Amino acid sequence: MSADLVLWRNARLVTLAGERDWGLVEAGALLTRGAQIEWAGALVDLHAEVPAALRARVAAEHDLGGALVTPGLVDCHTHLVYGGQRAREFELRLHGASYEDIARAGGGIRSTVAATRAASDDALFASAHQRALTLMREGMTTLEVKSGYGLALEHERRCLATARRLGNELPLTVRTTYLAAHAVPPEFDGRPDDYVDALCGWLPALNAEGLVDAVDAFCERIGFTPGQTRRVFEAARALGLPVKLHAEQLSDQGGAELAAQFGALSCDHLEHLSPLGEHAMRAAGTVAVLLPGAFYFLRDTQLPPVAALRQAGVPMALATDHNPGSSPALSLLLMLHMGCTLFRLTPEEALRGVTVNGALALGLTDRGRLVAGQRADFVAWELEHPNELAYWFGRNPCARVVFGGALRDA
Ligand code: DI6
Ligand code: FE
Repeated sequence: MSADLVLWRNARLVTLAGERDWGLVEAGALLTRGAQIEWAGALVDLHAEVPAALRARVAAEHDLGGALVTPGLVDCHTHLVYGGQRAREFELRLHGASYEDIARAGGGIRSTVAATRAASDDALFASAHQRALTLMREGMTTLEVKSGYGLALEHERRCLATARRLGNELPLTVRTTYLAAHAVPPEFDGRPDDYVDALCGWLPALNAEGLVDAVDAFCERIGFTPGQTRRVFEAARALGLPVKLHAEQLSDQGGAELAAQFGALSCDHLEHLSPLGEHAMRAAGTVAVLLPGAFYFLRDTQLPPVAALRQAGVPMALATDHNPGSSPALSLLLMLHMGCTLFRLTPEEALRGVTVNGALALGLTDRGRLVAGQRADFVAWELEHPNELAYWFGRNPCARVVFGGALRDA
């Protein structure tokens, strides 16, 4: 029998095994086979719980030095691939302009579209690669990347292919989301319905090229109407692709109800979510993705209805929403902190938000907990207690990251 198992011992496991509590296991260990967790538990139970034949296959052992070990972090909502940056717009907002004013004046998303189209493939990749590395240094192992700054077939393809390339060249999992319904590009000025027809028409080809894992839209006064969003979702459904939605960020458009009708994986932002939307999400099993970075950066004052979501049992995830306009955030740990300080999540909810629930928002059930059968993605932290993950800000206590059963550098 081949020696193909690895034992990771001297770990204080934060398993998140149940529906509540941290699932702490002191003096814990993980047994991994390839990219998968074979067994997780207290080292003293290894003999009793793992058959001798399996134990004999341990080829290597690592001492994790008594570190706190959590599942690898999932950033389930980012717009990581784009050209340029928008610090000037930040400055204009500090001089009194609003985010919506700037968008209406042709700045905002459109200015990033111009910079993205102008960037070479290599430049687009290099900037996204740098940003991904920054997120990885804090223990991120799964990353969602949306398109939406190309807004033409060729450029949406380039953005999605760049995201795929990140997943191929870096030790992390990348999930791609088609967000051509992010803004109306200049070629379709004043003709949003024609643009929706066009972007629905591009989807089959991009999907056939293996570039699309999910479909998203920006349903908003400055984005697309519920009727237009529905057409995007119908195009996704025709191809069997799951949907997500930027819903009720700046106003209540009834987007969450619409998304729930399509069995959406997640509705994201939700500051203006109504009780109707919340009930629809609950019934559909849709994850609420909360984005404190955008709330903070846009100095929003309308809080997402966290207490109601908690009460209803809607799973809550947290993500960076990394993008150049409303959330130039490159720290998922800072989002845990802000999820607690701004949105009043508990530290445990915040950690679940970037592990098991973040994974769920991507339709992934194979990661997010440290239990047998899950992917061997985990992080060793120089911390005493998991509540510290949300407590510190501006500190990176990440000591080691294991991705798919292998130690990685970042
Ligand atoms: N909502 C957002 O917060 C980002 N996109 C979206 O649909 C903002 C994108 C940008 O300003 O570039
Ligand atoms: Fe977003």
